Amino acid sequence: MRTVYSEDHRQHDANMELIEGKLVKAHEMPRRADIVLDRVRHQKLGEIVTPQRFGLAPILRVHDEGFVTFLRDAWNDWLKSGRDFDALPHVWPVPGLTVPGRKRGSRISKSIDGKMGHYAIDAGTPITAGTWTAITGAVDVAMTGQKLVASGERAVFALCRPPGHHAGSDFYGGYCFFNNAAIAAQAFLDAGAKRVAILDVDYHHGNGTQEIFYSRDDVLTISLHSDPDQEFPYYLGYADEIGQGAGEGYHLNLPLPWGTAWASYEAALQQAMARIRQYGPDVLVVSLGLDTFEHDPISRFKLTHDDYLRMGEVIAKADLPTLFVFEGGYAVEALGVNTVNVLSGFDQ
Ligand code: SP5
Ligand code: ZN
Repeated sequence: MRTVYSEDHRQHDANMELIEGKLVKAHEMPRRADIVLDRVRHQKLGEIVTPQRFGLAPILRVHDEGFVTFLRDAWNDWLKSGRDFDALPHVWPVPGLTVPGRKRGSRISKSIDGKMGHYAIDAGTPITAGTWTAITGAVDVAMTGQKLVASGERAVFALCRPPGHHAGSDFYGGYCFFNNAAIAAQAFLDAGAKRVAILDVDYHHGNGTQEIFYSRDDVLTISLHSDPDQEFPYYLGYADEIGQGAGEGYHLNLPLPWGTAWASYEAALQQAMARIRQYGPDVLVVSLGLDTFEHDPISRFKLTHDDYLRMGEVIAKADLPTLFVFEGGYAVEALGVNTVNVLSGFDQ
């Protein structure tokens, strides 16, 4: 399997994040991608491909233009406001801060703090000097992978950073800015696919991906994740979220409790694979988060190194052209082994 990789990710290198009310060293760091790339090389998974540039067009198929402009300008706006450290939001426009009956976004403050509160879902996702370079580079990686799969490769690994699955049409958060997997899925449709399935195995609910496609039946979204009654993003990922309108029945959530290990994880994964078979997509996009690992520092599932080999084997049984898009995973020293285990389990 080929891996698409760009050095641009390095430009997003945050110092701190706010997690559960505490400022700590950022978990989502450049070393995450380095260690995966090293393992791809060490295991001779396949060639490493440099991405093409795609510009903003594929991003604007999925994300709101005002949101894209905000992200482009945010760091400069932050600097102009007199601060030179990483930008985090700290105030949010809950419905009570809007005149009753006015829609979200009918008034967006011109101040960078007001804008961040409008577009951010959490205070854990710093915007830095190089964020724009990294997030547009991550989309180029996903899109290059998409093109390779669309032109006939069985499977490709898009080694994107920062991740994307928490980012929706007009919001960022959970370390995510542009939704790399959703952008690739839309690009498959634009290239002629009739149906695309997105399987999200990150420990956290793929709320952004779900939001983007929630009213549509041309993208089936499935997420296996930690129960939102216990875990971020808290407000979405419940089993009763199944889509709306044309999308009703095309969005599947499989929340699992803290402590979940392979036996019950596999049962949920098999349920997901059965739904994918029934849907009959032209292509599969896998949001590949490895934060289900037993030693992940911010997560509470119990998957082991070997379980990731089995995960790859199970996903391969769908027998579909497959694009793997890298998402979360914070047990950095184990991240290379776990990621490449999924990919080599798939390939064998
Ligand atoms: C892409 C991705 O994996 N994003 C994850 C974002 C998680 N953000 C905050 C999680 C807070 C949950 N509690 C952590 C417990 C640490 N003791
Ligand atoms: Zn995650």
